[in-house]
Amino acid sequence: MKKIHKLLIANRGEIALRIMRSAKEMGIKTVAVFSEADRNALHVRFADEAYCIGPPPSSESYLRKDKIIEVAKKSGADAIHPGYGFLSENEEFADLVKKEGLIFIGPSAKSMETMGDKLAAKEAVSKFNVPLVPGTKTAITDIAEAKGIAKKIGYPILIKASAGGGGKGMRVVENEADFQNQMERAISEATSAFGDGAVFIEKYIMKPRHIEFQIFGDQHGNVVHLFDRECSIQRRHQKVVEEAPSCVLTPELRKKMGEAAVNAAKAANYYNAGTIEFILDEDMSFYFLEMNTRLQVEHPVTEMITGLDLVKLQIKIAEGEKLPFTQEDLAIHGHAIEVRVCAEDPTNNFLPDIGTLQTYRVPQGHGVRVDGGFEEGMTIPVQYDPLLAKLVVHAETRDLAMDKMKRAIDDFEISGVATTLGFGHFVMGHEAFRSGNFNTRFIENYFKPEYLNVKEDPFEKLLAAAFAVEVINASKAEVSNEATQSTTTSKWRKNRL
Ligand code: MV4
Repeated sequence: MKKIHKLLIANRGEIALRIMRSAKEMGIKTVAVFSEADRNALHVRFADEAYCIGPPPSSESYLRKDKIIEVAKKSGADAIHPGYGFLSENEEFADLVKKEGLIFIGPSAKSMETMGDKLAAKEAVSKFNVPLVPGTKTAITDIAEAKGIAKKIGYPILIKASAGGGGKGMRVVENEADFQNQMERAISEATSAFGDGAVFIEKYIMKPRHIEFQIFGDQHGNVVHLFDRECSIQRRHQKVVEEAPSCVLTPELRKKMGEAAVNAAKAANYYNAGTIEFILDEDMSFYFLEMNTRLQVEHPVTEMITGLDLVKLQIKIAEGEKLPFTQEDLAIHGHAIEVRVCAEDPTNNFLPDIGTLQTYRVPQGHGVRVDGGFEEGMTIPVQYDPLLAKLVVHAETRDLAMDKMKRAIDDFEISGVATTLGFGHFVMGHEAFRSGNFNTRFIENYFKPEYLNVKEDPFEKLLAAAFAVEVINASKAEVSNEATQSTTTSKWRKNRL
């Protein structure tokens, strides 16, 4: 047991603030690091001490292992929390931190290494009774042999890069004629992108749901899961809406998947917070995809349904404490939903938008939580992730949580940049989401940019309103989302009138 007195947070934005809040409550002093672009950032102001570590590009600041460790030593910090992104899944950094006599708030470098390589991860978990997508467990080198395997599995198949992850380095092959060509491209892409050309094949699950389990392990070999999160609503492999628990899992399936998640963590001798990603097929078969060896963006929905503070738990486990509960002690309370508020324009293919927060007023009320990193008047730096804030709601049931989210989005006032708030509102009102009958193709199946598009010219606005009235009058049976959305979402446009 080694008590932490001073914690360096090797991150920025909402997650740096989130970590500092828990540290402060535990009586732990906080040290921020920042780039030249973040001089006036909230995480700098909120920390007990803050040090500039370099120019705006991440490669010259938030990714500089040497500078971060130098600040830790200079400030007398005894531990480093990496947050998510940046150095959070870098096993070299975890190793370096430990070698310098500091505590890394996360798993061992060895666990990260195993889970960071998709093939090593599959190999490890396969011995622990964790279901894998039909496919190969080792890298394919012989194309003829691979074709044979693909034929047995059945097309379409998916080629994945072992060093990839989060959707990078994936290729769908529709038929045998395309196999060789796609395989060669996948290997060459993986080699240039990751410096590792190892690829493997899997059966392509066409309409999967993304369901992940939060797991927690201590340094004494105990592992539990903190239930599931449904994260199927994504674009370009970036989640936008997450919820806990998933509305499709029966208690039996949840128990089975939870056990598989715990086993997967045990396969990597895992400690601290981690996430086991599964895909769930239409026939309710589930398969392990990968493990994320960090605290995730969407961890608050798990906090809301379990009542636990995952950052405090991470810190205690890093100090060497045992998990303070067993699996049987844990239960799901109510339902939580998160909408990521990103400085992105959903009407422009979710491309990042830049600008200054001319208006920024957060919603309040029972069961509403906003984890943010900005305030009114701040300009969003272009160098980093466009996440402005996370809007999280908690209610007794999923229906009530969706209604609360709609209200909270209505109360969130942002102008100066386009955000994903209007998209979140669209999702909360969509029949597929409300019924629970959706998968990772939600956006391509149901979303059209026009649904959020309102012309800012007042005359055109009047026309749109007149049109909407006409639509409502014309059809009592089917007031389409297009019509209702087009008159209600003008407030989420960049320059609101
Ligand atoms: C798959 C798949 C279908 N079949 N594997 C995407 C990110 C990475 N974690 C793995 N991913 C997928 N792997 C097989 N065999 C579909 C996806 C996938 C996906 C998974 C989860 C959430 C969103 C997704 C969007 C597109 C593809």
